This record gives sequence, C-alpha cells and structure tokens, in this order.
Amino acid sequence: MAEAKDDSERGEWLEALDSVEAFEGLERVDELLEAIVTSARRKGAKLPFAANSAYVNTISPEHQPEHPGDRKLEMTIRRYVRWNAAAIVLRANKDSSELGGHIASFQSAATLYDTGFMHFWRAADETHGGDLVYFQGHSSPGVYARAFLEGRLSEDQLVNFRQEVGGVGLSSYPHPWLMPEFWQFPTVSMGLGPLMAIYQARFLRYLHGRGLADTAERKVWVFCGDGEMDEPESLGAISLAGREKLNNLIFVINCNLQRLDGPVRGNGKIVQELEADFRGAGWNVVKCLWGSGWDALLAKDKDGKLRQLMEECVDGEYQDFKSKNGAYIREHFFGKHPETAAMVADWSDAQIWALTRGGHDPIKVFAAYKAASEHKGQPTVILAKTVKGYGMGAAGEGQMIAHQAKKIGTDALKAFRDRFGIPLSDEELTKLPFLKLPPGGPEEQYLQGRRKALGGPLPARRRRSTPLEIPALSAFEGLLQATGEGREISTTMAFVRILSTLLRDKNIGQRIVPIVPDESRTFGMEGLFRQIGIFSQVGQLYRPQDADQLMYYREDSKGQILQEGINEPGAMASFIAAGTSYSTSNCPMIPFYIYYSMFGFQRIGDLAWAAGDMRARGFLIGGTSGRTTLNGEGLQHEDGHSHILASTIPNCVGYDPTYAYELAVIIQHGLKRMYADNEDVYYYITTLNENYPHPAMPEGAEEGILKGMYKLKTVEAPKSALKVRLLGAGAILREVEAGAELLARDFGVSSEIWSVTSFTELRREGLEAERWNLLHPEADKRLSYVEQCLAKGQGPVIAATDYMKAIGDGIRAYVPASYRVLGTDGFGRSDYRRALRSFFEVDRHHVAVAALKSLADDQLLPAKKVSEAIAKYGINPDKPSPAKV
Ligand SMILES: Cc1ncc(C[n+]2csc(CCOP(=O)(O)OP(=O)(O)O)c2C)c(N)n1
Ligand SMILES: [Mg+2]
Repeated sequence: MAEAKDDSERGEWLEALDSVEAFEGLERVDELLEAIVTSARRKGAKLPFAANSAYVNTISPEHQPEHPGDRKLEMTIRRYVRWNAAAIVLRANKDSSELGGHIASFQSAATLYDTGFMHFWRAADETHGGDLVYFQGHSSPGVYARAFLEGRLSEDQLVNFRQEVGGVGLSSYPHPWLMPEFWQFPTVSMGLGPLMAIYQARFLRYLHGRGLADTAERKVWVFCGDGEMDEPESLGAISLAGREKLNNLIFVINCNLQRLDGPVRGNGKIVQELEADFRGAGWNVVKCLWGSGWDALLAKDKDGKLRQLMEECVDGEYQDFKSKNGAYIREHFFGKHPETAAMVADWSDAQIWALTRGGHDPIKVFAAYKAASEHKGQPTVILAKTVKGYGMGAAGEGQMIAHQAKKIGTDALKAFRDRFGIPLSDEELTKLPFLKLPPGGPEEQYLQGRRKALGGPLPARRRRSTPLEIPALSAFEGLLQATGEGREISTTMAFVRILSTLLRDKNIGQRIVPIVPDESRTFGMEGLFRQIGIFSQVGQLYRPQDADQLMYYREDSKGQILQEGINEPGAMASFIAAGTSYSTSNCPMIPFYIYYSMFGFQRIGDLAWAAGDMRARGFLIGGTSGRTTLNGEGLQHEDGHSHILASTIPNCVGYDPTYAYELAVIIQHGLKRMYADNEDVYYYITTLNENYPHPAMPEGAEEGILKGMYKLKTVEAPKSALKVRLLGAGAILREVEAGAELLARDFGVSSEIWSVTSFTELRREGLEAERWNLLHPEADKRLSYVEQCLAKGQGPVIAATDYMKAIGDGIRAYVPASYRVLGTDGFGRSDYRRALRSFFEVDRHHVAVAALKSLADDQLLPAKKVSEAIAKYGINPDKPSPAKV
C-alpha cells in the first residue's frame, strides 16, 4: 500500500516538473527545485549530495550565441596553424629525436586556442591592461605556428625550434628568461600554471582594490591538461578562487582524456570528477563535451537513453572509440542499447565518425568562452572534451602513444594533409615546408584584423617598466649605528624596522607588498595589521576580538598585507604575481615575502625556479633561519641548507647577514638594482631571531657587504707572530668573534675577522674570474674578490657558518691559504643554542680548535697545542659526528 502511494505521489511530482518545463522552461525548473531543496535541507532532510550535472554540454543549443566570426576563414587559418605546429616538431626531429617536442597536445587544443586568439584575448594597449594567458607549456609549437603566420616569428626561428644556443632559436616551452619579449608565464612544470594564475587573478584585484591600477576589465586565462590536474598544485588553490569570487579567472581544461602514459581516468570520467571538484570550490563549471553534430541526436533522445549511454561509458572507452572509425563507434558505442543503435541506423559510418567532441567545435567553444567571460561572481572552469592527437590518424589520434609522437610516416602525413586540406603536393609534403597564408589574401587580412581589433599580438611580454625612486641608505640611519648600551635586537627586528621605513617612504611606500603565510606574529610584524591593514576584497565584516587593542587585527579593502594563511606555495605565487607586476601590469611592486626559512626553497623550490624564469623581482626573507639559531623547534624547522638551494637559481641573490647595518645595505642596494636599474634578479635574505648588540657599520664596508665579505675587525694577541683569518657568516659570525678572543687570550693567536654576508655571491664571482682566466690563458690573471680580500693577510683561513659546510666550501678554490670550513651538516634537534652550536661543532671553542689545527697542519704550531685546546674547552674528541647521529 505504502509503495503504491509513493509511486503515485512521485508520479505527480514528476508530472508537475514536466509541466513547468513545458510551459515555463528549464530555468524555472532550476529555480523551483533549488527552493524546494533548500527548504527540505532546513527541515533536516538528508538529501544525497550530487555535485554533477548530466554528461552533456552545459550550454544547450537554445542558449548558444551566434558565432560572430567568419568560420570558413578561421578554419583555413586554423589548418595552417595546425600544419605549421606539426611541421615545427617534425622538422626538429627529422634527423634524430634528440630535440623532442610534442604534436598531439596542440592538435587536440587548436580550436581552444584559436577561439581565444580570434575573439577574446585582449592585448595590452592604451585602453586596456591586457588579458593574461597561461598557455599549456608543451602546446608551444601551436603558439609559435600562429605567431609565424602573423609575421612575428621568422622561418629561421621556426627551423631552430629547441635549438637556442645559436641565438635565433625558440624555447621548448614558455620561458620568459629565454624569450623575454614573448612568453609571460613559465607553465611547463605541471601544476604551477594553475596555482600561479589563481594568485595572479587575485593580485589584479589587489592592485585594483588599492587603487594602483585599473584591472577591472582584465582576465586571466589558464590552459591546463586533464592529466595536469592530478598535481596537488593544480587543484590546491581553487577554493581560494571560489572564495574570492574571481570572475576575472577562466580555466580551460583540455580534457583529451589522456596524459603521457595512458588515459587520465580510464575507469572513470575526468570531466565529471573535475566538475565536482570545481563546483564544490564555488566555481562556475561549463562543460563543453559534444560538437554541434550531436545536437539533433540529443534533441531526439526523449527517453534519455543516449544521455544514459554517454554517462555509462568510461574514458578508456571514449579514447578507444576515437582511435578507431565510424563502424567501430556504431558497434561499440551506439550498439550498447537498441534505442541508441536505432538513432544512427540510417547514418553512414562516415557521418558517425564526423560527430566531434565539443572542444573541436568552434561554435561550442565560442559559446563556452562567451559564457565564461560574462559570468559574474565566480571564476569559471571550462571542461572541454577533445581527442588527443586530433587529425593525426594512425600516427597519434587517440593512440596510447600519442603524447610522445614526434615523427609521422609519409602515409599518415598524407592523411593529415587530406583531412585538413593542406595545399601541398605529395612531393612538397615530405619537405615539411612552413606555410604562409597568401599575402594580402582574405585569410591573412582576417588574421591581422582580429588581433588588431583585440589590441595587438599575443603572447607579448613587457620587459621594462618605469624606474622607481629608491631611498638612499641614509634613510636607514638608525640601523647603521650601534644598538647602544645594553640594547639587543635580532636581524628580524631590524628587518621590520626597514620595512616600516619603506612603508612610510613617499615614493615607494605604496608599492611595498608584505606577504605572510600566517607567521606575522612569529616575526614581530603584528603591528602592521593595524598600520597598513590586511587586504580583503570585502573589507572586515566582523568586529575583531582585539578591537579594543592598539594594534588590532584589521582587514581592509585597501589593505596592503597579503595574509595567505598556512600556505607557502600560495604565498610564493603571490610573491611571483607581485614581483612580475612591473611586466604584467606596468606597475612595479615590491614584494617582501617573510616566512620560516625551512618552509621556503625546500618546500616550494619549483616555484622559486619559476620565479627566476619569470624574471620576478622582490625580496624573500627567510626568517628564523640557521640550524642552531632557531633552537627549540628541532629537526623539521632548523634550516641549514636553504642558501644552498637558493644558490641553484641563477638570478637569485642570497645573503646571510649578521648585523642590522648589513641588512640595510643589502636591501637598499637590492631595491636599486631591481627597481631603479631594472635588473631581473630577486633576493633571498635570511634573518635571525637571536637578540644581540649590533655594532656601527665600519667605514667603507658597503662594497664588501654587497660583494659578500669585508674585514670586520682584527683581534691582536700581544707578543705573538701566529696569525689566522676567520670568516664568519650569519649567526655564527659572533661565535667566530668570540673564538678569536679565545685564541688571543689562551693561545696567543691573532685573528683577522671577516664577515661573510654571501658565500654564494663570492663563489659566483670567483667562478667568473676562473672562467675568464681559462679562456684568456696569456692575459694577466684576474684575481677573484676572495683572493683580493685574503691576499694581504697571513695564516690559514677558517670559515664557520650555521649552514652546511658545502656553502663555505664553495669558495675553496679562491682561498690563497689552507682552508677549513665548519658547518652544520646533519639533522637538527632541539636544545639551547649553546648546546646546539657545540653539538654541531660551530661554537667558539670549535672555531678556536679548528684555527689551532690549521696552524698545526701548516707546521706553525705543535699538534700538542691542539690537544691542549680540545681538553681545555671540554670537547670530547670521540663524540659521534653530528652529521651521522
Ligand atoms: C611536474 C611535471 N611532471 C611531469 C612533466 C612531464 N609531462 C609533460 S606533459 C605530460 C603529460 C601531460 O598530460 P596532460 O596534462 O593531460 O596534457 P595533454 O598533453 O594531454 O594536453 C607530462 C607527464 C611535467 N612537464 N611537469
Ligand atoms: Mg590530457
């Protein structure tokens, strides 16, 4: 009885639904259902969660806008682009496959790119700041192919795809470092593009919110592969985009169902999975799955069997269908149900084969792009279904091996030519010529006309922006003086004072972008919350708990701080967006990203590499650095290697200063290099949380501070000829100073003390000198800076650092004396600083012992003296090595 009642009731509801649809349309159905569902949820009903819509296009044919272009001309142009893109790779691989390259990915995405270039992407001009397009890295041949048709790249450049050493070549992937007037965003390390783009879109809002640039009309378009979405970075920040309502952001995910090895989700459906992910994160999802040929079939699908079939098939099958032919699809797809088989019973196999996927249909793609561009209040993701290697036939279309295909046999090449109507004879074909559109013809005019209408060519990168006026060093006068009797500060505190000074500077104060990943209080920066505010598009919708405090937690729509939460990759992406704003927005900004040094390069190394490639400028401040200086936090927090990692990035300038005046000199000079002289470098500076007194800057020290070392002082031992040179860096310089006192007092050894602000810069300079000498064997030898510094003094050289020994070892070749390095190799652990420095053998006692041992090795002292020192300072000579325990 109950069941019968249920059924009839259900029938009534369904009938009502049909009737609403028939008389008022589907939108009204949506509205009513939403209201009913909301009401039912509030009553406590447990409705099943469904994040998915049906496996069909989001935009129905009735809602499809008119395609405004000349589709015939566009098709011809696209075919030329397709051909040239393939020819670029085929020619590079003609003789050997050493150079590599990809064909199949761009062939699957050609219409997706073409539609953007023809109708959507604005270049920067006087009236518009320009859209920002993140091209999928390995689709670069397609982008080059189009730039060639536009006359922006020469045939010579195309021939030299992936052959850059001679100077005319094209980079494998988008690399601003290698093609600084062309590529804006390095995307090829999968996942970084999507992540960086989200923060880029948010940064455009930041610039707008703060009144620094008008970015209201600008959009960020991001092209990613469906395989790429498996990278945690790809999806990791999508909820930020949803939360921040970034409707200036459009993701286009090319769902060709394949990655490198095989299907992305052979046993499932990547489109449906991504739809759920993005919807859950608050995005507008536009599925573009089926080409126009399917419209009539779907219109006939009254019983829903075709839709059911579309949902039943998994991606492994969809890939297989498109690798075969029409007959195969008739049998294995439509043939699964008698109703669907009947739908195409009177179709030819060729007609079935001609049914395309949404991402290959310009009309569907245009509709999706238009909807995305006009959507309000949410970012949009377009899930475009395509075929990997589209048009490549046996050479790659839907084939497992599609991704790696870089050679095409003559038959497959002919098939490709015929399929796309490429005007080449059999004989011409094998020479793989690059095709130009007939000069002055309608296609050429159309191509140029479209880009003209959209403001100019893309991609294009601005190299230079207006130089900024940088404050003189005297602006930091307070830090150049000694801290004074009994006052102790840390370099972190000194940094905060520098930052405060800069924030107040009338020329560049507004350009400073402090970025923190939930560590402001750690670094004593909480005063800035109140002073300059935390950026929030909606201001502050609550009364902060500490509102009655002087320095309360303030969010503001004009706030200057980017508070990224516990999210180092996101904060680094903000650093990159701010650090490249001089190029992307013609608005130089000065990011200071302050974080726990251990969660920097080690954690986000690939983004730091991308920042270098992208020519980002700004300051990374590795706080609480040093393996024995951040003492209590132990193994996971104590960084003794970030400077080594930083040194792997060619244009990252690293410093490990000890004293406040060193920090001031370094930052002031960095500002000048990056923002007045337009140098494409960025800085990594470590700061410490250890408090101690700071001396005044020694006269004339600036140059040495910047080059990497300068003589700090001499500690003379009375009545002795024994001399050593002690180099100290960062936190350990002060142990070196104390060690020098021990040496003088206990062993009558005099020391020259050098503060090493940057072993990395010293090594780089040394390498350059060495290289020059190698290549100019008969010229006067160039002395490295290290050699110059140490040429005059006497005695062995001992260096000590809170970083691994490798950092000090880097200058060994340039030290004109015996050289010993103390460093902190091994896992950190918690204890007092004094205990840790003893454990890692970098404290004053070990400095003294090391100096004596060097003197003994140089036959200047009996070895017995070293033993004496070991005993005197209570060192256990048989204690296990800190690098091993
Ligand atoms: C971090 C990272 N890992 C691996 C690669 C190597 N790689 C380049 S393309 C590719 C497959 C890409 O598949 P998908 O994202 O689906 O793009 P499609 O070529 O199918 O459009 C791989 C593994 C890379 N570039 N970056
Ligand atoms: Mg793919």
